[in-house]
Amino acid sequence: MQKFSENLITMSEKNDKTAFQQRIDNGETIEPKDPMPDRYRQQLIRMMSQHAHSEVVGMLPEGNWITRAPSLRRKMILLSKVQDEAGHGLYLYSATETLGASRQQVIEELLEGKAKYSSIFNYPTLSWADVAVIGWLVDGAAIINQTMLARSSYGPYSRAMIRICKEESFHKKQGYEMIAKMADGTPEQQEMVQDAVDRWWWPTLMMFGPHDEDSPNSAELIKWGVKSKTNDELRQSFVDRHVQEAHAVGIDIPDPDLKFNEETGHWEFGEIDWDEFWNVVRGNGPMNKERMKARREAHENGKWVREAAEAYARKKKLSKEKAS
Ligand code: FAQ
Repeated sequence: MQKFSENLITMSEKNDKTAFQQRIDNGETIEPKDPMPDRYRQQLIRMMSQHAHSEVVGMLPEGNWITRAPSLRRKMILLSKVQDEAGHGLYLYSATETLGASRQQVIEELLEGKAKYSSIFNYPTLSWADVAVIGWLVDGAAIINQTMLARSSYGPYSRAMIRICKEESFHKKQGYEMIAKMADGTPEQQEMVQDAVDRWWWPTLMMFGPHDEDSPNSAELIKWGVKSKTNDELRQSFVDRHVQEAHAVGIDIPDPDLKFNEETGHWEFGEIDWDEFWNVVRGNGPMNKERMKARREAHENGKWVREAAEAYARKKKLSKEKAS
């Protein structure tokens, strides 16, 4: 990591920055050793490390249900989904390292409570239907956001997103299949799935971040081709797609203001409770403290694995040096 960081080139001259912007405007992909403005690097480290943390913390709400899955088939699917999320996290930590940030440093920032992760993972999973809703709505939201990021200007991030989106797409399908089954099931199952949708709908809309006028990072990220759509544009795409999917299986959306606008072709929806959003982002959501406690314990319990891996790497290096 150290050696790699030394090779990174940061731009300072105005001319260089104009040339960089030209590359972005031409649709070129920026690679790790290409010169880049420090602010571009820092924005990507911020966003990609938050994304990695979200994938890792995101294992917790569903992981809670692995031992209680109602059938072997459901258990296998859930186990594999949760493992996929771990893989996404590791993949994204590696992509972040290409920008010169060490994995240890970004993980420490999370464990010290300095780094953000997605607000959505600070809500509890109260019933099995929550697992279905996470697959359908949360992965559904992630796909909409990440399909855009697959076209991001930073090569390692956009390539990571292509693979991740393929897996998220399977996650969404298994979630929607469960939703459809429960919505077509017994009155108790119907009630359970509707209750889960009622609790997760609004927090899922918050995943896309604040309104565009309150989003300090969007303009810069769009200028640099990291994002190509705004938070509100993505949120609207999510609503348009998921309202139709809900209606197709007889699920109600818990929004009295929801109505289809024939002229625009979009579903109009009510106002998000932004006080709730910022409260959760600031660490005061229903599950923030439990999530961070679980992450700290997992990190502590994994210490021996990291030490063993380091000892093995040292041994390999030594035997290579002896052989040469
Ligand atoms: N939660 O100026 P903006 C998944 C913060 S992965 C917490 O609009 P930006 C997979 C934001 O960081 C889900 N904080 O920021 C899965 C900023 O604070 P900062 C995660 C939030 O970057 C599924 C401040 O508010 N996906 O679900 C949130 O332009 C199922 C101002 O906001 C990603 O991370 C929020 N919801 O847009 C796993 C995708 N929203 O850093 C398990 C990559 C905003 O300046 C199970 N990230 N904030 O202190 C992004 O696309 C963007 O970073 C946004 C925010 C859209 C999250």
